[in-house]
Amino acid sequence: MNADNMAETTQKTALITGITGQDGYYLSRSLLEKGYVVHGIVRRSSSMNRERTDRLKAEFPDWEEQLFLHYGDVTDAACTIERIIQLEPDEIYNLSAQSHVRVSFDKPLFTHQVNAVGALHVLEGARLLNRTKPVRVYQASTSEMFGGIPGTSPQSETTPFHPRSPYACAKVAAYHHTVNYRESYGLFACNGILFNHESPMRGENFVTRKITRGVAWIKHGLQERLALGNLDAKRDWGFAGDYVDAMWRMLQQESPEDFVIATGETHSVREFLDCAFERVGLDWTAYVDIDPRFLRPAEVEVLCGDASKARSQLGWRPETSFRGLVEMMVDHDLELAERHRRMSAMLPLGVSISTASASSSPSPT
Ligand code: NAP
Ligand code: G4F
Repeated sequence: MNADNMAETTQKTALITGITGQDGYYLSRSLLEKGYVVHGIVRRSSSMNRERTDRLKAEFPDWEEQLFLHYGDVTDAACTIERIIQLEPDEIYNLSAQSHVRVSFDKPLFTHQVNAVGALHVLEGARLLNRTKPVRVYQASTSEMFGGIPGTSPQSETTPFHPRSPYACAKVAAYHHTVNYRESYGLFACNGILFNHESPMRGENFVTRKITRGVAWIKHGLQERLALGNLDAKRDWGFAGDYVDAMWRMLQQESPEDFVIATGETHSVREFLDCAFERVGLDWTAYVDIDPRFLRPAEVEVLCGDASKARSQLGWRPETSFRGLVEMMVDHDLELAERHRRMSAMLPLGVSISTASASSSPSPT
């Protein structure tokens, strides 16, 4: 067997649900760089939301040999299980979710269907495939499961769960299903309990991106004010690009286990504002309004993770500092705002480019 054939037979295949999301982008990029064949599940929608997968294609000119997108939806049991059996992936990363905590209060049943029942469909598909071909599963669990109860910080793998939203309740169910499939069927299934991770690819209605986009739009005169909710909430914010590496490392272990992934530092929304506005030399107190519509029925006050197990067993550690993350996001949004301003200036009077953003969400997010 020559080296080319050898590479072919050892090339791994991964299936990613949620490939169009923030983590889907960074994880795909990392797996493609490692030589994986990557299959991604995408949902059909009336308007295309492929910004991140299009970016991937641009970054990997030979993507057609390695990256394959398939229509699907994790709430569709037959389709999800059939895809898994048909594609026979070595690794499955279940990243799909209705991932917005505030929105989960508006859509509790839908959130449960996607985040809990959808995860169960993925596990069932993996269990069936595993009868004939070994498969490993990563479940995207979350620090929201801890609920940030006072006195429980820093949270580790042994901290009790106290979910405080429909989103977190559904994720707790998926977490337990994952453990149960491991214990009942010997499935190689891991929960990555990831604390908040952000990037320039973050959705625009999460607080970090809402702020960095607001900073850039204000700096370029495209927006006047920024409306936010609770500025006292504290989060352990890391960089998504660092965190997807931990997902992969979990599936390369000898035996499946659950891991907390975090930086071990916590900062308030207020501190994030300080840092982001400082980057452009502005004082946020002159631009930010507090709008009670952005408050949640129950809040998670403080999250701060203890990732010492991941550090010692996976050899994983975060590479990006809090300030480095904020500046990376502000700089990216400044570039977008500059491009937007230039393009707007070229349009005829009265015509404007759509500025769909968090501020145009149907409900306060
Ligand atoms: P995200 O940007 O909101 O991406 C979510 C992905 O799930 C999108 O690709 C979305 O597709 C897809 N999806 C939603 N409903 C689906 C369905 N019914 N069937 C198939 N796909 C569906 O989220 P993220 O920040 O990348 O997070 C990835 C995962 O990690 C999520 O499960 C999230 O709950 C979890 N997590 C995130 C963090 C964080 O701080 N980012 C922390 C802990 C855990 P569309 O593009 O079509 O909507
Ligand atoms: O950015 P957020 O919406 O993220 P949240 O709720 O912490 O959830 C994110 O991280 C979880 C991991 O812990 C993931 F599982 C989940 O999928 C998601 O990725 O809000 C962060 C904090 C909250 O305390 C919120 O009340 O910021 C506060 N906040 C203040 N003003 C705001 C706003 N959040 C949003 N989205 N919009 C605001 O205007």
